[in-house]
Amino acid sequence: MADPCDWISGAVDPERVFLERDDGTVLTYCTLGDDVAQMGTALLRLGVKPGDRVTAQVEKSPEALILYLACLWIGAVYMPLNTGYTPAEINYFVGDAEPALMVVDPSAYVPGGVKSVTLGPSGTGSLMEAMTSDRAVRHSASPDDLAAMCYTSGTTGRPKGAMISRGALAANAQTLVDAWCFTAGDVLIHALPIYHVHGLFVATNTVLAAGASMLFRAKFDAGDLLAQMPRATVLMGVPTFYTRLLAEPGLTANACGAMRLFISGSAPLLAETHQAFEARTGHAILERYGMTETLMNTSNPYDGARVPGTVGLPLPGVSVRIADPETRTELPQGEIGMIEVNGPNLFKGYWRNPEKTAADLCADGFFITGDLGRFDEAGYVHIVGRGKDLIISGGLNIYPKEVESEVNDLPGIVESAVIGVSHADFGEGVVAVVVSNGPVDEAAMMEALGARLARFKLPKAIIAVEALPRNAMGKVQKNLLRDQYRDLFSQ
Ligand code: MLC
Ligand code: AMP
Repeated sequence: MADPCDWISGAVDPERVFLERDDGTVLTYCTLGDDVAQMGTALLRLGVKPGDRVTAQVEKSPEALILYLACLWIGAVYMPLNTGYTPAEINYFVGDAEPALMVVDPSAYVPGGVKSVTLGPSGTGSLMEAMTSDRAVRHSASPDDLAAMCYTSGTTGRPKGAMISRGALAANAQTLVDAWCFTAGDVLIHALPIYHVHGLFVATNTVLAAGASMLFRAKFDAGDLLAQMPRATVLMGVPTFYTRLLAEPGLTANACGAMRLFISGSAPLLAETHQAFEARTGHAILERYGMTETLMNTSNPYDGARVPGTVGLPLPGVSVRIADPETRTELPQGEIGMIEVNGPNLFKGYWRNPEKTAADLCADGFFITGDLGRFDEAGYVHIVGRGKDLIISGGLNIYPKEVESEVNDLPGIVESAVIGVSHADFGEGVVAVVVSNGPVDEAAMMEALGARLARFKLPKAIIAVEALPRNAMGKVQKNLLRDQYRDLFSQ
């Protein structure tokens, strides 16, 4: 069975460009192979052993990808963190994961007692200085060994480390190469962050597995993407990429003339966005569905109808079933239920959390996604809602409970309900509905929350009310709040 390291030391043309940086300089597959093996030596000298977690909270850079691959090269477990996380959030992740090493931006916070090295955005820092010409020997790994640990909140509770195997990464990347017809001639515009599965595993691994190239952009910018399109063939993005591209007058069929494929995922792509994009460019966006724990599950077809508002068909090798959320009995076609998935793409469980692992990763092999959906007559999956209390904003997940608990700790706040409200740019925007025992100072609240929570989790609006609506059981009726404030961001 293939291993992700085969992509580095495999049979690709070594002079082929792996990526081109913003400044036009390139990294070839040959240099990538050298850099990965040399950084592997640096990690070993820093005391990292096979199976150890290496936490990275670094800006997007080619060197950050080399770090990811160097961890795989020596058998360590790569653990990326969103660069926006605050020290309070970092303390939790690092306390839970107990990494052997943290790799951080030179200005970043490091919890006490944790060994760390630096990696700056332009490939500087003490990690790079620890590299010599010595190449580490490739670790002899099995497909079951862990490759990465990515924190996600799952269906409930505090973030948990999803343990992702080397075999799952290799299998899913090969599936996507085949499903999306990637070849070594492809050039992907990479404008996603690389601390989540979309930018790291779906985008980067698919390129690596195909021996293809990418235009590695430090940050998403719609105008920049348009400028890159004549040199590219594929774009992967979250729906916000597409709504922002549509706001560019320069987005025309001509501008997309060299492109063969536009892919969207991580959050629902509105059917109207799909239709507007096709009308403007002639390209039907290919929507797919996945998650941290499962990597990619379903995809609209490359050849065949890409149906707006659906996430397509189960990918080859992946089983998808719709089950009664209470009994787990499989439901007849057309009925709405819990989406469950099984296949070589699944994670191995939540780090040091056997109870939650047993609850979500069932003995029959299926994983309970927390997403509600149905199959249509053609076998396409429609996601109709979430069985988990989750807001997805610009492709990033926000757990209302986490924000509520920070809001409730603020002086004068009696209670709060955090909801997602339709937002033209981010899909959903975070709104905090609060009950307080005095005047609400929004600016002071935002400042206090900003010290605790990453900025993307902060409410885009705070609304003070006398009382929260509750049902007979005393449970807050968030559906009523969502209805009441549904037009908040469109007024
Ligand atoms: C930025 N902001 C956000 C936000 N991104 N707020 C809510 N949600 C977001 N996603 C904040 C900023 O901090 C700033 O606030 C303000 O919004 C405006 O920022 P911006 O400059 O417009 O944002 P930008 O840097 O352009 O980022 C927007 C984005 C980015 C959409 C390009 O969020 C992004 O790259 N999203 C992709 C995330 C992703 O990779 N998801 C995949 C997860 S894996 P302030 O207050 O600081 O000024 C997964 C599985 C799967 O889900 O299936 O793929
Ligand atoms: P994450 O925990 O960040 O991996 O996010 C995974 C979640 O994103 C899934 O459980 C879905 O709720 C959501 N998601 C991913 N892709 C799509 C999509 N194409 N349409 C709707 N929701 C999606």
